[in-house]
Amino acid sequence: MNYISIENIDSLQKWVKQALKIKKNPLKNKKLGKNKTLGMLFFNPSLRTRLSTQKAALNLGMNVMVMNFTNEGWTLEFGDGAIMDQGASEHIKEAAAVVSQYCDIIAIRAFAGLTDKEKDNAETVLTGFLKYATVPVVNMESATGHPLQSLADAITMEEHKTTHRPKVVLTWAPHPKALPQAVANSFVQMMQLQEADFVITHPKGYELNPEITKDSTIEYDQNKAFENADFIYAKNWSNYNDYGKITNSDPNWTVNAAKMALTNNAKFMHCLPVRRNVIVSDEVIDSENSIVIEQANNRTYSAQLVLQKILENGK
Ligand code: AN0
Ligand code: CP
Repeated sequence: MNYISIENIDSLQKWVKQALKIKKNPLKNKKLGKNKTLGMLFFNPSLRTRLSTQKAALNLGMNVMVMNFTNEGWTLEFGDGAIMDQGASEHIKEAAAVVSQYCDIIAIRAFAGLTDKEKDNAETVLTGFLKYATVPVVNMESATGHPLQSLADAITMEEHKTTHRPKVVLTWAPHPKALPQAVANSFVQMMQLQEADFVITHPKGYELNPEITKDSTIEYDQNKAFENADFIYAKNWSNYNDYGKITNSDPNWTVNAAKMALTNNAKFMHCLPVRRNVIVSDEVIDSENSIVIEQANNRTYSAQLVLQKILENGK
């Protein structure tokens, strides 16, 4: 079993219930991962994913090895039949097969490069590992998705919802650096599996991949979208059509107290890391309605559920 995207979840409701059970007694399966090794490979920085996934593995009694490819690994080649006379020192064929000799599960973080849309959509790094690794693979944020984050978000919403069918708003917010669409994509896919009134709001032109948003509601008026919302999930992403570009940095899209006042006393959510007073004002993220730290806490249980399922199911 691999955990590559939200599409790998057979029943979100079941998974959320199971994760909440793990949260109540996280050391119950301390023996399950004995003498098993998780290898975590990072092609980009991380705080939460790195520590929460490691914590999850330790809760299951696993050993963990972490490797940062940015500074410490060989530059990898992914092209089939490539003549390797340029910068890359090692082909994914050997690299993935070799890591599989030392690890029982491989987890990978490899962000979108945001320059080549086709290459990002092809998930070159993740797909390369999937093809040439001989052990299960877990996505710790790839070019197009961050399914461990969205599973943690689903757990957090389950803990905080007060109605069966909450109104959930995914709002774009400005950011000075071009960011991937991955978090938003997986959040949308996860919401499509939920009983909810789900609305995406962003400036015109910032549409996500329509193959992901499908028939989800898009409302270009952020204030209108916020009306009566129970959850506000803020996230920046760079333009998908004008690929990887920042075509809007309007500070009017920052989530502030005046906007939150339009909601039904909504909880504020963000995957973190967040730029204060750019994505969200201090008053909102520091308010009682902010559940961003609980989201980060639930990253442990989302990762632990996935690792547990892989350990139980094998390949
Ligand atoms: C990354 C992103 O937007 O995909 C990671 C979020 C979990 N964020 C930044 O690079 C700031
Ligand atoms: N939310 C999240 O994935 O955070 P990191 O990038 O710090 O891992």
